[in-house]
Amino acid sequence: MMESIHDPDDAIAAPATPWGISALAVIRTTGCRCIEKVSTVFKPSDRLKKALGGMAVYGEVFNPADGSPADQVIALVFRAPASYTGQDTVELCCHGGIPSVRKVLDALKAAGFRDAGPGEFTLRAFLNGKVDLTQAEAVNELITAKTRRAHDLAFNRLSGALWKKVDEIKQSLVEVLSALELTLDYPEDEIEEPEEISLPTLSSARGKLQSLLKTYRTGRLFQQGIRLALAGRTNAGKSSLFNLLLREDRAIVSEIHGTTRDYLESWITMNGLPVLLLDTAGLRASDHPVEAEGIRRSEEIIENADLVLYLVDASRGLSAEDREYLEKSTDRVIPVWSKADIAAAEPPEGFLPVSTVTDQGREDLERRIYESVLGTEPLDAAVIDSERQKDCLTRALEALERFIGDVGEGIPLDAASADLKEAVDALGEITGEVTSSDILQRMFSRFCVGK
Ligand SMILES: Nc1nc2c(ncn2[C@@H]2O[C@H](COP(=O)(O)OP(=O)(O)O)[C@@H](O)[C@H]2O)c(=O)[nH]1
Ligand SMILES: [Mg+2]
Repeated sequence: MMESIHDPDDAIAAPATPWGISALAVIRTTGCRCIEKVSTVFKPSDRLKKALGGMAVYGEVFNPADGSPADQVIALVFRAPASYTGQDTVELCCHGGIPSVRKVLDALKAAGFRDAGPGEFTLRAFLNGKVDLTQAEAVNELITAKTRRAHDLAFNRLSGALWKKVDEIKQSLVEVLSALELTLDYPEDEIEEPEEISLPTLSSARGKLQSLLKTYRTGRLFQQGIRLALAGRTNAGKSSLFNLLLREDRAIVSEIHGTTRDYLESWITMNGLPVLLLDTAGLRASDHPVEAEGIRRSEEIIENADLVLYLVDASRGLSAEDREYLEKSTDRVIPVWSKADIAAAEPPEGFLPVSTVTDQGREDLERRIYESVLGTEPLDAAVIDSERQKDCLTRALEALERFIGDVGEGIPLDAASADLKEAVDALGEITGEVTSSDILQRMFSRFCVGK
């Protein structure tokens, strides 16, 4: 259990920067009487105790057991509610390096702080109404974003883009629900038929939910990236293309067949999409045990890739194996006419001519990769990318569809209204108005300590 996390007043402390050698490290503290507690291990104590919110105080943290100095620090003071967590907070900027951080943390423990759990600072921000759940999730996505584009999307969520969209849909359903409840309470009153007042609103809400749900795939792709494997026979030019896309010479390029016996992988960015590029051993029957193992692994990688570039050496043309592979292949495969600069023939239909020598076709290839994953439509500003958000939206949509169906079939409204209520609650769960402790537990346990 996260008992500790459920005590939202405890004074907690944790490093907010990674353990290691750095110029500075930040140790975050927050909680009940936080500023006073830090002052007991800080010199000059009074200056810190009296500091206004937003002030920086230079001083020394010491160990209260023997008075020995822990480190020189700058203490940034935030007073409730104007802080990240909504509680009194002190951020201690000490020297980087593990001993400094350890000594300051030891001093803080002696002053009554306990170690913060994963995501506990952000959990408090949520509990104190500083952020909703979509924004809390965005904090984590922001710091784990692999590309600038993924960062932009997370930043939009942090700024409340998703929260606003969901809330707007929810409000429209709440209006229908309250009109409905009124009808149920006072059936004889002069109230318009609920069907008349509600159906356009309901179908518009349904449309908005559907399009928001569609953004899940995009959000996921930008957050997690895709696996792109280079496949083809030995000597097709895979390692050369790997280096070209990577823009550095990492893979060994050689005219000797079977040079790449294991596989290489590296993250690259294509229009902001994180792509894990995988260079594999060439596909050919081999008696050499190491190469055979390499080929077996290649097949596994190709099988598990989201997208495959299948290279055919244009100076040699299509072989029987190439044809066999391409016949079986799906829309997961982009056929590449490699070594286009020394091509013996025009590219067959669907093949993209590329040369790693002249750079011909590189941009087209990158565009084709991006579009085959994300299509050509411009991206929405508000995308969802957490499974939790997707589940809530799905539940809301299903309940709303049941309700619309019931209304159409003339099912008594008091029975049907439970579905509408469920849709409203599921939307409330996205932003965190309705939450259970196990949802919070699951969500915040994925955060790093200090966030
Ligand atoms: N002319 C030409 N040669 C290429 C091109 N790409 C690769 N090669 C050559 O083809 C040979 C095999 O390349 P490599 O990348 O090792 O192929 P792999 O076995 O599929 O990884 C090397 O001698 C490369 O220099 C290209 O676009 N044009
Ligand atoms: Mg190779």
